[in-house]
Amino acid sequence: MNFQKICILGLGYIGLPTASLFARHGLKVVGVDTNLRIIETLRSGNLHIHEPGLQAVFKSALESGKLTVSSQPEESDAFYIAVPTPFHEDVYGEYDGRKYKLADMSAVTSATEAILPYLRKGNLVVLESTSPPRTTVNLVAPILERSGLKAGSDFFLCYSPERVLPGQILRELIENARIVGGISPESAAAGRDLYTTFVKGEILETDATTAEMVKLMENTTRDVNIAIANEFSRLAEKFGVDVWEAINLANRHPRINILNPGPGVGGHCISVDPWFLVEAAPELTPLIYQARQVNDAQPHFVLEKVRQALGSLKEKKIAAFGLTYKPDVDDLRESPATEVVHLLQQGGAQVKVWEPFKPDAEMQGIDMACTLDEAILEADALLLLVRHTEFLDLNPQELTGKTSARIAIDMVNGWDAKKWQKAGFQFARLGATKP
Ligand code: SAJ
Repeated sequence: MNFQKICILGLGYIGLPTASLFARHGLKVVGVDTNLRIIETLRSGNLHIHEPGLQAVFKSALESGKLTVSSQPEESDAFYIAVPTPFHEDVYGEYDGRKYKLADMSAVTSATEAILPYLRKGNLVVLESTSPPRTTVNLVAPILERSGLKAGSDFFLCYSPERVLPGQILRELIENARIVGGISPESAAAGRDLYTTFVKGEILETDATTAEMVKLMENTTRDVNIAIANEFSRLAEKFGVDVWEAINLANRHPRINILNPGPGVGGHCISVDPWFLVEAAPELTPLIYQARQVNDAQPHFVLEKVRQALGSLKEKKIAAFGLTYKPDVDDLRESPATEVVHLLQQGGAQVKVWEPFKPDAEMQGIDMACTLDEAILEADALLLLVRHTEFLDLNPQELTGKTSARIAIDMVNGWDAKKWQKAGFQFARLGATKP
């Protein structure tokens, strides 16, 4: 199939880079978003998100005239949906005493309905938003078929999951293997034709529901693997073992690869997607449910570790290093570091946060420092919450003169205990009680 024009609904972390890449490869692209502020920002050539390399690719796509930004879809050869699928904040399901979160599919529904007036025979529609199994078949197809056209024969319909890592999105969009699940084999073939425009990785065709499962299985596997690492950190504390040393040694086994414990699992994917499987089949997912519970509880475990190191939290001044959901990104969504800070505050501590990726962020209820020096000046303890590269290089000797703190607490194995102790700090690390 030959594509001249594509409409991309949802200009976030996935939709915007994808739109820019299609445009750079010669397609006429209409980027659609319902948020007028985002449209204004993009039209002026600026970005509302931070992703390395994106500004340049987006700008050149915009300036070439190949990419336009609009609040409405237009008639196109293909439509591509990349809107958020969060979970409901205040509605839960329950099975056998297990309370689980429910996917909010309203953005997918609205985006699909927005396409409806423009859908024509021979078009391709691709859903890329992470979705519960059977969403393409049971939710998207019936909406589009209100047009009178039949999915799979009159128009093509695919589910194709994004699998890119924030911070590396542009490279991974091009290089990663791409799964294209069609509602019919012809749909998968059409999807392949579309992605061939810029994808250099392997393109693998399957059916739509398998592709949905693949995405959820990937992120759920990671969540469960991080949960076991977090549980190991708790066991290590109990038995006086250094979990980092133990993981290192275990990983010398040729078939073992234990991930890193830390303050918990954040972001908009790994802490969200496993719930889609739990919701779809709560009776079949006790392990997935439990992993979510372990990871969600990890900030509380971290809190106890800090309380232990400080004796008590009351009136203690803590300088927290990092607030984003993982290292070297500026994304604060579902960040466990943020939760740790809130818990510390509730425990009576005064926390000042230094987040170099968001130096001017205003976070409700969180005291953000403008500089590292300001954060540490009057602190009792320095607390490392995110393994940003620039935090690893901090020299404790140089910091001693700039802070009243004499305690350093490391939740992510980013600091060398010996160096800090040599500089006069009492040092504590998550999952490590070995002297
Ligand atoms: N984390 C740990 N320990 C680890 C690894 C990660 O605690 O050993 C934490 C991170 O600090 C973070 C969270 O887990 O809070 C998630 O980070 P991540 O790097 O594992 O994943 P994401 O959410 O940035 O991106 C994931 C990726 N999926 C997989 O690796 C299976 C990415 O490929 C997906 O495209 C993305 O989810 C998505 O959009 O679904």
